[in-house]
Amino acid sequence: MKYKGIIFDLDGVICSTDHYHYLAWKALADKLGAYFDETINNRLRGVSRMASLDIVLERYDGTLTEEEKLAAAEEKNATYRELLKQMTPADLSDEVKTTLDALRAKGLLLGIGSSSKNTRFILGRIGLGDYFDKISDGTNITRSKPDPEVFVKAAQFLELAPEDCLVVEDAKAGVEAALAAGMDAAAIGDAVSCGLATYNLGRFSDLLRVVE
Ligand code: B16
Ligand code: MG
Repeated sequence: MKYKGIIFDLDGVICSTDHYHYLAWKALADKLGAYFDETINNRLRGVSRMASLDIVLERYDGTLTEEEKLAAAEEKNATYRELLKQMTPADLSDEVKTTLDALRAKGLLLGIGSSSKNTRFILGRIGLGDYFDKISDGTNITRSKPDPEVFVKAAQFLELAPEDCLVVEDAKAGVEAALAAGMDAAAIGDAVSCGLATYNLGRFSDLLRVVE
């Protein structure tokens, strides 16, 4: 086996919360009178909450103090978490679950490396609350992707050397973070077009081929 562990990005890889992020940022932007659309929302993929707010505020005419920014991010997150309650185990695809089970059956350790501070809440909603061996997320990092911190921590939690880990990512910043951590990266979805990843996946189950 080429790897001992696989570290998965959450949003855009294991499940999709894009639309809920969109609705929550849109509600905040509407309240501020700032223009916001799906194209801007796509730029928020893999980006931390405060960095996302800065992107949303590019179309805001006024200025917010640091305190007001924190309150705005908090408000968006409250809306987002309320929306996340709509998620159920039906939001986890059969392909993802079957592939994860097959990877585990091969003896691979499975971890999460996500920028989100809502990782554990989301995993619980989709029925994977106790599934992963270790979770590194927005609650244990100080620097966001493309900084490698989230993946370096994930490998430490799994007690694996970086070269024994493969990262699966849907964002260019995430692929860059994985490579900077000294790990191989498998790109899926949007991240394929950046051309930086070790492998490009057409679909999630292609992972089974890559780890052989
Ligand atoms: P939160 P990932 C990322 O998750 C999302 O892609 C990104 O859109 C979001 O802003 C970020 O988490 C922070 O999320 O506000 O829940 O802490 O792709 O790294 O799993
Ligand atoms: Mg992602």
